[in-house]
Amino acid sequence: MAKKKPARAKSKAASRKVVKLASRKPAPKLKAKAAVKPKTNGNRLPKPSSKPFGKDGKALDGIRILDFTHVQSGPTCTQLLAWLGADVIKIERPGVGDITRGQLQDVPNVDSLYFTMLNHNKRSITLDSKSKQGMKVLERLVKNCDALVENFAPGALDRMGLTWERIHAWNPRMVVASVKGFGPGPYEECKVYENVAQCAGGSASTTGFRDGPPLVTGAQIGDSGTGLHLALGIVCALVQRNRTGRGQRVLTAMQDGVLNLCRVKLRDQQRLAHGPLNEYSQYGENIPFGEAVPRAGNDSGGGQPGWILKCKGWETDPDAYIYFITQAPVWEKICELIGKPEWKTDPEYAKPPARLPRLKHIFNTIEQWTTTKTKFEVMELCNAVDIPVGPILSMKELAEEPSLRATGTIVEVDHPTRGKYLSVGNPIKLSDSITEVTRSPLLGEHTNEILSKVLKFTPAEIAEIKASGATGEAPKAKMAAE
Ligand code: CAO
Repeated sequence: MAKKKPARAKSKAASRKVVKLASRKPAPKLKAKAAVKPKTNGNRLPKPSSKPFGKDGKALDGIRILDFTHVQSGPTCTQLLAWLGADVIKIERPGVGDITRGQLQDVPNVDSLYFTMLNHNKRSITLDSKSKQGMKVLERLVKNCDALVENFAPGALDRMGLTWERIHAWNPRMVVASVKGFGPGPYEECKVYENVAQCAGGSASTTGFRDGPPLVTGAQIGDSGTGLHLALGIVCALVQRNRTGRGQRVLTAMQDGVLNLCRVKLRDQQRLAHGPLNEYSQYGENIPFGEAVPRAGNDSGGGQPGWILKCKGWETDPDAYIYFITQAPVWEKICELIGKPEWKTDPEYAKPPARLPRLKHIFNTIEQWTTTKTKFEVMELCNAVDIPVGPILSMKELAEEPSLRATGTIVEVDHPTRGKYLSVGNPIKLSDSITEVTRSPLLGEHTNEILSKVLKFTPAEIAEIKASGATGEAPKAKMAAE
């Protein structure tokens, strides 16, 4: 801080000097072209397209991804890149493929929804990366792709022989992006799944009720959340490559990704040093705080108290609830709506600090009103007067919600062996890069196409690769000869 002050003072003085000089003699006439052209990226851009929005390709057109991902975290990332227009080539182990193809199968011998919903818009090539011919194909893939994305266990890529040094030597422009469970440190060698990350990243310790055990959440913040982080890292590395001409490594650790999403809880950890967290209902209940941020049940994580309240039908419908926020600016409207106009002026209720110790009583009173209405009626009545509330929507309700279908957030996809199924589409909407969700590939469906059309292997070379077994089961006689 101390260093910055003189710098500011200097720049003020400098600008004063400019004004003074300018007032003495007229500014020299500037050469039009040089003077009006600041050095920004904008000047290197082509002329704005004259095509209608949405008709000039996709955001990541021309980017090719070597997709070495499996399970959920990595595939989430590469699926997003594919939706944004990248050509994503998924490398899968011959005969096996991504393990999720066979996990949680609802229809026997058909790619699971777990797989299909995470691998849209990709092409699949089967390749044994540990064979000589497989490595030959991989080398050519590295030379023909812009980014390699992987989420193997720590060290697996190196054990295959695909070290950063080797990849960088083959293709110095390649971005190498990885998801790992932990960043460098005591746990970096550990394998990690979703819930491990939720626990290690601070989510589980801050989720659930104070008097209950830690809880994991339904949102896959460890896997899908980290995949999102990685996608942003890759796109940024590609943008930097436009300037530097070289690729770089991108690492997102699942622990880091979860912690990033738990940022407000680290905020609260530090606030604890200065006194109790008075927006937590435990404060109103006179329960002392410990050394670490407690689980806050359904308390709102922000400055406006909130809670989940029962609605009409809660006795039989497990989702007949609403999230109700007692936002300070609309407090008077809340009082009117729930039939407590006297709270508007009562000193025990009128101002937010006075309400904090009695939040439980306040929410119980609001709940007496919400239980007389369905969650959708509460939603309508509250939103009409600007009170923020949110119905607890079940997966069934979301799947059937017409507005989500209309925006492509829920899409129906047709699959050759499974038939029609629902998926979550691209949640990132770009006005000039429209997403069309296409089905996930069958195992090895594009092997021939990629070998010949993308990698330009000759028919003789393809025959040799196939005979070696590198892309799948090879004829027995030839296998023996290898
Ligand atoms: N050809 C030949 N071998 C291949 C191959 C191919 N096409 N694709 C993968 N393999 C090999 C790998 O080289 C590795 O072999 P080695 O162990 O001999 O080096 C092996 O398959 C298994 O890879 P893995 O260790 O990554 O897989 P796993 O099932 O044992 O572990 C997981 C899975 C997810 C725990 C681990 O990959 C991991 O920790 N990844 C990083 C964190 C992550 O992304 N977790 C989220 C997963 S989603 O919940």
